[in-house]
Amino acid sequence: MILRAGQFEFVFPRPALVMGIVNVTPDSFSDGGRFLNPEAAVAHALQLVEQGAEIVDVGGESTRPGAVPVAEPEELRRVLPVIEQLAGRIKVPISIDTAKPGVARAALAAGASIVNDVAASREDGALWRLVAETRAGYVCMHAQGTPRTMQAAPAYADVVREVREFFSERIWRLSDCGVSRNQIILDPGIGFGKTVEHNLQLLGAARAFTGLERPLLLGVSRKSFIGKLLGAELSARLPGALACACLAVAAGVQIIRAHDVAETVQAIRMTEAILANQRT
Ligand code: 7PJ
Repeated sequence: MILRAGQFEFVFPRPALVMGIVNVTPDSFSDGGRFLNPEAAVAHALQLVEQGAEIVDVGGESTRPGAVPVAEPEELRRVLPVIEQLAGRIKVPISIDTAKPGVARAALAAGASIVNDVAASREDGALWRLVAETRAGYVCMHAQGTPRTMQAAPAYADVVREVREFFSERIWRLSDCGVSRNQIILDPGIGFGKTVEHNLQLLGAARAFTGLERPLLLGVSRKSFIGKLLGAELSARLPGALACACLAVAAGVQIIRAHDVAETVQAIRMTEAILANQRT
């Protein structure tokens, strides 16, 4: 299995990749406001790469539940300087975490190689054609509803089946727009229109998505379902997130999106070392 993202290529099986999170927002739930000036965000991204991040995910709009949408010019003003400065300085792909085609377009032009589409549930032929033309990588993330409303009343007959059907349908639609399978990463969108139980069902069924023969990405870092399940404050959810990451890697997930890159890399390398010695 191959992943192509602009000039980057990853061949699987290979050690899982950690995608380091760089939030350039005043209101992200865990680190809003810390990296709002471009220099601080760039320095943080360089540090994440140093710690072993093999993708850097830059976002300028918080998608936490209830977050108020950001206007496109403001989102661009936040992310573009960071991407421009990073592009020449790091050897790993930059992804743009956005729901706006216009932001994705400008970010790709500024040096990003992956569109992390946290709104892949909506119909967007224009964005998909852009991904086709630019040969960028594309994270197809499942979400039910929009950040503003998604946690109001998430409902599924069978969340695992519905997410898997969403993935296969999107792979077809993307290919109709000229996006090659090799560009696509699939992500069940933990916390995006899901209850704690839905998240656990998706985590427990990660293997169900490996049949689609595309790299799987999982974002659990600091998320509220860990707090709800275990009563852990925002700053104390790393152990819960690492448990999710290790089991996910054991189940065949290839990309883990994380704030705490050094710790996540260590947990994953340990897991892989054990898996390599597993007796059946
Ligand atoms: C995710 C994301 C995720 C992908 C966010 C947070 C909330 N992108 N962007 N997957 N979550 N692909 O940082 O926890 O789970 S924003």
